[in-house]
Parts: sequence; structure tokens; C-alpha cells
Amino acid sequence: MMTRREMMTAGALLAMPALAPAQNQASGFTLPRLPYAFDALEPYIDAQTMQIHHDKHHQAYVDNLNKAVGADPALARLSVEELLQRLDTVPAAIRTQVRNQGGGHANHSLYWQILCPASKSGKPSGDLAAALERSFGGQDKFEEKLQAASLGVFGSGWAWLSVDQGKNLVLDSAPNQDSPLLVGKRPLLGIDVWEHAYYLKYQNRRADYLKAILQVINWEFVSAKYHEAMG
Ligand code: MN3
Repeated sequence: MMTRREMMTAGALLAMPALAPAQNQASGFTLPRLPYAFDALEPYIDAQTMQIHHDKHHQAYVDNLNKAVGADPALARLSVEELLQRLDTVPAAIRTQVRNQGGGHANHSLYWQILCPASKSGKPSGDLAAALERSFGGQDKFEEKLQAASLGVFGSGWAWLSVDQGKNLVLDSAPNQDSPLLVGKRPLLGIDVWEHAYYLKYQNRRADYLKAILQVINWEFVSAKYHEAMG
């Protein structure tokens, strides 16, 4: 995987015909590495689901986003978060692709990070714990509401815990790959309820997947995201 800087270097090298591996011409967005092994979330999320979800589904969002913005250097320089935050300035011809594929890239990049092995899941800390108490009546009540929001998604989508522009915690859901960034919110935690996130192990039992995923939330990471969003 190459950084942007390495790609620019590789781009410069392309002028020299003897070098020039064709695959290095692809630029822009890249699939982030999973921060743990595919089987690290077993038995709650199975290794095969993680591998297909990361290597195939997320890769496809990255590839399709690159196809959509690749021809526009000004757009390709932006982060995916910036693209989503200013979607109304993206050319109309590719706006839907950026919304869907860019949303898919941003959402999954966060999703891998908000998960971790059950032994490291922990609890919401400091400021986030207090905010969950104020907004939802504590972690347990929050998790009940998160499950209800996730179950309530009709078809494919996500449930989201975000910080809104007034710095309030908000829990809601969105269809497809629509990111909270589209409406000025900062996502802290997203639960993917597309069937590809759970079907191999849980089939139609979305509620069982939701119960399981709560065992592998990386609360240290989510707490840090909260701190960052409030800062
Ligand atoms: Mn997914």
C-alpha cells in the first residue's frame, strides 16, 4: 500500500519508460489494513465474514471511489471525509457515486477501528461515559437504543452514534452508505447492518449479530473519537 507522497514519486517515475509498473498509476484512496487479524473478533464476528467484508466489499468501495474521482485531480487530493462534508460542491455527474462509494469507504474505515477483540473491549471512559449517562441514561440504556435503531433499519444501512454541530450526542440511522458527515455530524460509532456484515454466521438473525457486536466494541477508540469531536 502506498502513501500519497509515494504515489506522487511513483507518478514522477512513470515518465521514465524503463520503470513504470502500470499498477502504480492508480492513485488516490487505498484500503486501510485491518488493525487485527481476521479471526480476532471470533466467536462474535467470524473470520470469513471479516475477510470478505474487508478484502472484497471495502476494496470495491475504494476502487469505485477512485474510478469516480480519479479523473479530477482537485477532488482526488481531498480526504474522503472532506469529499463527503462538501458533497454539494462535487460535480453532479459523480455526486451519487461519491456519496455511495465514498460513504462506503469512510464508513468501513471507521467500522474496523471501532471493533476489537472482546478481551480489549472495555468501557466508555471519562467524558464519553458522562455524555452517555446524560443523553441516554447510561451505557446499558444506550446499547438498548443502539440495538433498536439498528434493528429498525429497513434494508441496508447503518446505525450511528455521532456528535452534532451543537456538540450533542445523537443516535440515529441512515440508509445505504450515507455518512453522518453528509449532514455535518461527526461519527463516533457505526453499526453496519448490511447483510454482508453478518449473513454467513447469523443469516437473517440481525438481532443476534447486534448482541454479538456489542461484545467487541473498542470503547477506548470510541471515547477518543468523542474527545476529538468535542475538542
Ligand atoms: Mn459493510
